[in-house]
Amino acid sequence: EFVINLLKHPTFLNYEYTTKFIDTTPDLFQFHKRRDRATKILTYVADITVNGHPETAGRNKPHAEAKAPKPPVLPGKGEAPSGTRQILDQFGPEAIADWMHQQKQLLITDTTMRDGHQSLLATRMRSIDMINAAPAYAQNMSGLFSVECWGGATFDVAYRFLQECPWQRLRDIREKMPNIMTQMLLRASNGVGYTNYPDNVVQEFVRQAAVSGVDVFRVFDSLNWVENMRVAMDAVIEANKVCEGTICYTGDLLDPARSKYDLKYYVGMAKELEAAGAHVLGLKDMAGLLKPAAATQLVKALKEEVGLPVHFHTHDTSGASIATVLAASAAGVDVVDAAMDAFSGGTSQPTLGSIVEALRGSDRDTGLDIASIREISNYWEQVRGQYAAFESGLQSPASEVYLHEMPGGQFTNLKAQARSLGLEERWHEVAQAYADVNMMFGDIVKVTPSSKVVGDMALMMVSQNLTPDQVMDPKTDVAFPDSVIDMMKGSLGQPPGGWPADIQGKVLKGEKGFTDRPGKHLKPVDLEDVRADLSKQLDGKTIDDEDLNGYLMYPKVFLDYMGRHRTYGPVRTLPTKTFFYGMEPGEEISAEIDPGKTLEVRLQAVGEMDENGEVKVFFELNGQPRTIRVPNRA
Ligand code: BTN
Ligand code: 3PY
Ligand code: ZN
Repeated sequence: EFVINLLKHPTFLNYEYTTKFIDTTPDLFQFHKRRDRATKILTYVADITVNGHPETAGRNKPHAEAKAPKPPVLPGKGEAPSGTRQILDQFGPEAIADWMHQQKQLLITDTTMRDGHQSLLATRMRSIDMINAAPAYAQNMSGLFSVECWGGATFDVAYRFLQECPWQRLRDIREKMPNIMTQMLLRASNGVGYTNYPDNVVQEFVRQAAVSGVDVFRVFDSLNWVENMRVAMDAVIEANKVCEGTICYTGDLLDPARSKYDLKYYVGMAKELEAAGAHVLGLKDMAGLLKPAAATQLVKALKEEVGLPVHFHTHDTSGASIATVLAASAAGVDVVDAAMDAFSGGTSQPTLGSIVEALRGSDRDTGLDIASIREISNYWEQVRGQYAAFESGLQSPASEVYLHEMPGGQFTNLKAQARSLGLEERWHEVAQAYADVNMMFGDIVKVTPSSKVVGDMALMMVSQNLTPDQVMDPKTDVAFPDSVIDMMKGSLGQPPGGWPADIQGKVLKGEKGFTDRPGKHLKPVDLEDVRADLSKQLDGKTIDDEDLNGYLMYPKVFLDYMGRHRTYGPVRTLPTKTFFYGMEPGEEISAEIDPGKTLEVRLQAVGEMDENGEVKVFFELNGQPRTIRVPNRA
């Protein structure tokens, strides 16, 4: 009962299990006075200093000696060398594809700012830490194919947990790194959410992302259903940006018993994506299941039978990913994803510097400068040190990934979910259940959001001690999680061959699902109506297109963010340590709230709690004394 309720709870459905502090603390929103931004930020710092940040409570702290990350030094002040971005801007996306075909070297995408921290730090990296690295990328890494820095889970986590605007992050990175293509991960009709959106919402989102600064769109569908990718792909093509139509890799190409996903299947899908207008073919191995020998076969077949450059993405959960990358490289893959060393390995991407070294002097030498890579990685190492609270504690690579097939981005999330249900000690049962559910569902692609559905079901089975036989037994009553019911209805689309009749029949209790595109059942949204309505909810605030798109993806998350923004102001400008831990007496920080407008903040002292349960916090702001009172909730 309890578990089902928990699994069905919207909080849980949105990965919001970490903290409920905000929603359960209405007094946080009882500020009516208009206050200037400096006061707002000081209020935030005072509050965190007194009460702590709900997300870091009880978690590991940064090492005592951990210093504020020092941005990498630049060789000179000159303009950054030109890179892929200039090719795209001057000649368009087809020219990017042509250019890729002409390159001999293995091209590299750096994923540190998106998948790297999504997979290692629960997506918690703040914009300021990325923006501080961007100039060094522009100056010293202009030979990269692209920098993946947007989309996937970063969009909602920015609003939800980091109290910052994802669009502003994108614009800032773009401005500081004008010569390398930015890249995002787009879940096709699921946008950057967990469910299908109306077609015009997806189109509007892509249009805005292109305007705000995305150059390469990696578009995938969580069931590999090309039919459900066209709306998003067409919107990217319409925006004249690079459309990377993407195949998700699952199963095991080398295992004859898993013949559902064989060479013919992947080549067939690749041809569909090519026909749909993709400029580049993405090969997304989100769980890190592609083995070296399979990579050799698959890349060779794709290169021979499809005319598109191939971009390979994998995860190092098994520890074997560099072998696969080298096999793919030898087979002629055009680009691979890697994370800067300090954000690589484990559930993240393979190690960028090591790939560069492995290929040095070979015919696929990347040409990237290893000293620059080390310098940037040293910066990332300091950044990572600030986020100790979000480390998963995963000790070592594990071949168990070939059993459960969990995506790198889901693994640590699901583990945390299991922990919150008291199932951490039974993790290996969860892994087995995840594999069982996959087979029960007909052996499907598992990637956001389908992976989440499989995870919900697996947790439910373990917590209720249900075996697959019991679940399938018509005589046993099973309360399926809502996400499972929804998926079996057809709301995420169709897997190859459709849903198995037995499980679908049981989940839907004989009701019928639908088999056409979910977007066909969703009425277009009247954008101007929504804008007007949102403006009304925010006391007449002018709603720009970025805010409108944030609201369309995540109405409640966006409104909660705006409510906190009104109280706390631009907290994105605070150093990460201050954001998560507040300040210590005598400490000084600065926050640039506008270009050229910097707050110099010194914490003088924290007072005793008064009879109203409030604490006075004494600051110096740009040399002037300021006192802020906050409730003591600690
Ligand atoms: C989050 O939702 O966890 C991120 C936003 C932080 C909002 C601030 S933290 C200080 C104050 N106390 C809270 O519990 N929330 C607000
Ligand atoms: C995401 O959709 O966020 C993913 O990382 C899928 O791999
Ligand atoms: Zn990934």
